[in-house]
Amino acid sequence: MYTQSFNVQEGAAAVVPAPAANAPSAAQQRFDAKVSADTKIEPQDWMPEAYRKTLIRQISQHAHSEIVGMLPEGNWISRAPSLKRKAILIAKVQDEGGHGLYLYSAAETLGVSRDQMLEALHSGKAKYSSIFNYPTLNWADVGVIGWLVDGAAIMNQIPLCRCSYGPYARAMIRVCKEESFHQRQGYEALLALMRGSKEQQAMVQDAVNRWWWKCLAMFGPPDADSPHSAQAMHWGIKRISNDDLRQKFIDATVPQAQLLGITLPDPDLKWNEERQHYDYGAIDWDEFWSTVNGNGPCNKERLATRVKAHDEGQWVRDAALAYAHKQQHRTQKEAA
Ligand code: BYC
Repeated sequence: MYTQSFNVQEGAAAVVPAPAANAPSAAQQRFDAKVSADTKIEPQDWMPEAYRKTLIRQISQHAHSEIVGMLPEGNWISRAPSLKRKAILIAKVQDEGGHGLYLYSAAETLGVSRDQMLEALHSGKAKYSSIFNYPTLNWADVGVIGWLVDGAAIMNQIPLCRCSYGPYARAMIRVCKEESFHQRQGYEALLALMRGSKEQQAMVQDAVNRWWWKCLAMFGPPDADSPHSAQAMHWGIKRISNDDLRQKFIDATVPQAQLLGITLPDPDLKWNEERQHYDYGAIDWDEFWSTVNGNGPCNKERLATRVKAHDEGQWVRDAALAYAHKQQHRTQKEAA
């Protein structure tokens, strides 16, 4: 027995005991232990393929939402009612572009390229948030996007700062700080309108009526119909379920609506003493899925604008690349 080890030919494969059927590998066990201990998974760590794919899907969708999200508001930069509002809006839209860039960079650490992600967006294969497929009809819509859309985004994104994947969690810390400013500027713009004329107050109410239900749908389908939630929560990617986040958002928003002096367009919205939460009416999930699947009012326009901006920016990418080559060439020449 003992001498057998000396008989193994040089270069022959070592005899590794076969793992019991379905037993997790050592790498899988290390991964599971890290997730249970709430230690971050980093790009160089081994991770299950399904975890990597889930993160690429979620982070790239999130990045796409940020850059498509620039469009409905960017549309209002030239029409903002004062220099102050214009400056704030330019800064906000620029922040969204920055968020897209951090998030694409975080996704790249998982082995997918920026070109692959953009190709998926531009060809309609990848999703982005349903909320950006609705039109911004007047200035009050811009305030409501800040208050409600960014408000919903923060509610969803604060728990992502504790996501198990390090680069995503770290990107989200900065994103959430900036989103918090976005939400406040939207609320402040609406307060200004509500202190104005009857027409301005009516504009705010109309915008809230159009956006409220769409914002509730942003959190994704009900938990029972969410195919990814259970696994994403098990991996520590998602920390709070779609329905629980939606409820937290409603509970936080009702007092803000009261202070603003507007009515949220839901006759079933009532405080439930027993649950210690607001009850709310039924969300139109057919309308949500139709929008997610490409048939919302602005899907085609948003994608066409995005593709055009990308194509028209080709010369900037070419110039940046040519400059980088020139710098590299110069450094090599100096070193020689
Ligand atoms: N819109 O099993 P589920 C922002 C899809 S940026 C479109 O619950 P998951 C902002 C979902 O992708 C806002 N699709 O999935 C930017 C999945 O489809 P696939 C974006 C949606 O991933 C600029 C299917 O439905 N925020 O706020 O566990 C200016 C089943 O859903 C939506 C993020 O992306 C939707 N609303 O949960 C202002 C945050 N909801 O992939 C503001 C990060 C669901 O199987 N993402 N779907 O084809 C997340 O937290 C999660 O991905 C979601 C969905 C909560 C969105």
